[in-house]
Amino acid sequence: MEMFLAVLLAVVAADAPVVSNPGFEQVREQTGLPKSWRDLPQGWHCTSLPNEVRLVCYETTVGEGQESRALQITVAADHPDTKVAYNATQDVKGFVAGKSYRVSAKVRTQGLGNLPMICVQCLDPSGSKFVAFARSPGRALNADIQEWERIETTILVPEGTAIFRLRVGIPSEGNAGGTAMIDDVEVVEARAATVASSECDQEPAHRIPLAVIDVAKVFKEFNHKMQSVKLAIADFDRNVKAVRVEQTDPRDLEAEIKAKKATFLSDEALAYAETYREIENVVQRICREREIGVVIRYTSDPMDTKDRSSVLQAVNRPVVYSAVPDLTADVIAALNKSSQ
Ligand SMILES: [Ca+2]
Repeated sequence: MEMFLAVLLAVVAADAPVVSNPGFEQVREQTGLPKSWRDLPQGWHCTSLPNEVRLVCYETTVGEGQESRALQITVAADHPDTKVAYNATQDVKGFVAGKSYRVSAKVRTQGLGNLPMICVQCLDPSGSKFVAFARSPGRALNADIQEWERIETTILVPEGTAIFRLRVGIPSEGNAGGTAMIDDVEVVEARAATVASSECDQEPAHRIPLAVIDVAKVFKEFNHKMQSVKLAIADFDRNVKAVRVEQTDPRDLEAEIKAKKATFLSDEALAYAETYREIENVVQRICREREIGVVIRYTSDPMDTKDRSSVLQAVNRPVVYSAVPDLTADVIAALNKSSQ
């Protein structure tokens, strides 16, 4: 089964158009661009109004709590009513006319009124006539999208298509002062994906297709690694207080505190990563034993209507209702057992 899937996926990959720099990790050298446009992504062209470049800012940054760079598009707060589409654009090679492709990107938003969109324009050899167009569905936003959400659309590339132009970004309308964060742009052949899933259906299905887990709760309960970092910090704080009383020159002490803080931060990150890996291993084992197909992260924390961030988190929850097994308690128990 695994071998068959590998072969099939290889075929899909060979057939699929290749997006250059899909995760915005490579940045290009900038020359003559506005200062506010930092770290523009390689392989992408970013659109703006001629002589009005100050109305939009493009940059690729690693957001807080994120692991990789994402493209950020920020519309000026005083943007006029003029309708402009602010996009990162790329002509993608390797498509085959007559085939269908699903294009998608991950998005998060801050202060936007309208959902970012991804679209494909198929152009004839003259480069000026559209032969097909597809765009991901729009949606008005009344809260920020804090967890990555995938936007997508599917296009059938007509015969006579010479250019497959991908655009991902935001309209200016309703989005003044807001920022779209975009990452992991993907183009896959839609037919091949369907073949893969229908072939999979012939394999024995997972007995339990879906389960959930409250990852934050597992971290809270199973935190001995984090605790040891916290204890080390408390210990250091106590020592610093004692040293402060004795020491006459505070500069040496400040430098030592700074260096120690950096060490604690990286120790903390490592502790998080190691704990997460242990959680992953246990989840994997439980899923194999019980034949569970997919585990989705959810939160069991109740919404606190007096706390804005709690409400925002609650309304952005990907799981609204669940009657599938919750693995949280089992995973915590398994982790505690394995750590004894
Ligand atoms: Ca990325």
